[in-house]
Amino acid sequence: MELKEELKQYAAAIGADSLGVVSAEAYEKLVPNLQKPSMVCEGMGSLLVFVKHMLTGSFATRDLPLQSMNSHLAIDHIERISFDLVEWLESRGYVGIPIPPESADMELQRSPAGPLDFKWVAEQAGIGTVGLELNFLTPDYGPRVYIGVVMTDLELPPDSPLPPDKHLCPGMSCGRCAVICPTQAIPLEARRGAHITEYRNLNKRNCASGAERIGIKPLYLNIEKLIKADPPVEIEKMMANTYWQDFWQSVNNKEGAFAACFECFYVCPPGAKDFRKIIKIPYRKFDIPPGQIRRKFTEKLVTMIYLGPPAERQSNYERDKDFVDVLEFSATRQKPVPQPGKE
Ligand code: B12
Ligand code: SF4
Ligand code: SF4
Repeated sequence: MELKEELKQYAAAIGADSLGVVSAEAYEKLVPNLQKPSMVCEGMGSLLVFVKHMLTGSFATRDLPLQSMNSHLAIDHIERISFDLVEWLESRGYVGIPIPPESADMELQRSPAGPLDFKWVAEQAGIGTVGLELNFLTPDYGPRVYIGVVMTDLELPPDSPLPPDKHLCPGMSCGRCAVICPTQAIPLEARRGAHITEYRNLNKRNCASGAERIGIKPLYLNIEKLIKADPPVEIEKMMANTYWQDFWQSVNNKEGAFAACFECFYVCPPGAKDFRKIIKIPYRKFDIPPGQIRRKFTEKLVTMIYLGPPAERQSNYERDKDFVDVLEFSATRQKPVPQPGKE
């Protein structure tokens, strides 16, 4: 059996849902910034990229901390599979370097960025395509997968990206992720007739405010807000806030760890092995109630308009909302009590 086929079979046996091969040299030339293979290690032959799906059942709960744990269970698999793949390579005389699946470097560019941007590696390997919301979509589980990458000196024949007509995301004719995104981070408008690859995008700052409630930046922001509050907040009220407990839970057992928004995951139709199960869940059926997306067409543009979910479906589990009560309470405490008969 060819080494590449043997590798793919091994990856499947140890739990990867799919694996593809990208030439390190060819990929290097496509990267427009510093997220290049040579920044991690020069002289590598191939990038092995694979995915692990999230457990479908966890999408049934409305409990976001539990769903976050689901992310970390998948990441644990990514790390374990990376280790096993490297041992497989080592036993055949090659070396492998697992790339950390979640770390972000502040020096590579102005915003946090991984050593490699995994979604583009995965797209090059043809195991799926990058969708409107810049998540990587797979035929079996849509975007509900985590990605792993191992670099190796082994040169394998590379796989090819899927052709444009096999793209998994139809863009504006679907647009479900864009209308439901609570922070309006996903494009709601595009040039008429444009291919999805021309306009897929993400406002990362907006997304981070929804997707990253617990993390180092939100922690700093919350502490700064509390320290600078004028008038000062009451210590007891500040300490009674569930944010601190949630932070501890996330560090201790990964429940509620930083991935905090899965709206674009629930509603994305690709996913032969999971989407039908997800929309059968009674609660999920009403994520986007029927008839709530309208499209406005001009000669040049198509724009999506969302008529909106019922108000009770808006998530509270977002950055910047944790200490609102305490800060508001502190401000009202200092307001003069209105006197009857006086303006
Ligand atoms: C930083 C980061 C974020 C940021 C930015 C997200 C983004 N889409 O880039 C924030 C905090 C917003 C975020 C949120 C989430 N994330 Co995140 N995140 C990462 C991380 C650690 C790095 C991504 C990165 O480097 N982006 C580069 C961005 C910051 O740079 P940019 O200027 O916008 O774009 C430049 C690059 O893309 C560059 N480029 C670099 N290489 C190449 C190569 C080619 C060929 C091309 C064309 C361009 C290119 O070109 C652009 C212009 O210069 C990755 C892990 C990884 N190493 O990939 C996980 C990752 C992207 N996150 C993941 C997940 C699951 C999430 C969340 C769902 C979590 C949540 N719910 O809380 C959300 C989903 C948001 C979304 N719609 O994408 C998964 C995605 C899985 C999937 N199915 O796609 C990843 C891959 C982690 C993993 N190991 O699986 N995340
Ligand atoms: S993770 Fe949430 S905030 Fe980020 S793009 Fe998806 S729906 Fe929007
Ligand atoms: S929800 Fe629709 S538009 Fe958004 S990524 Fe999925 S397929 Fe594309």
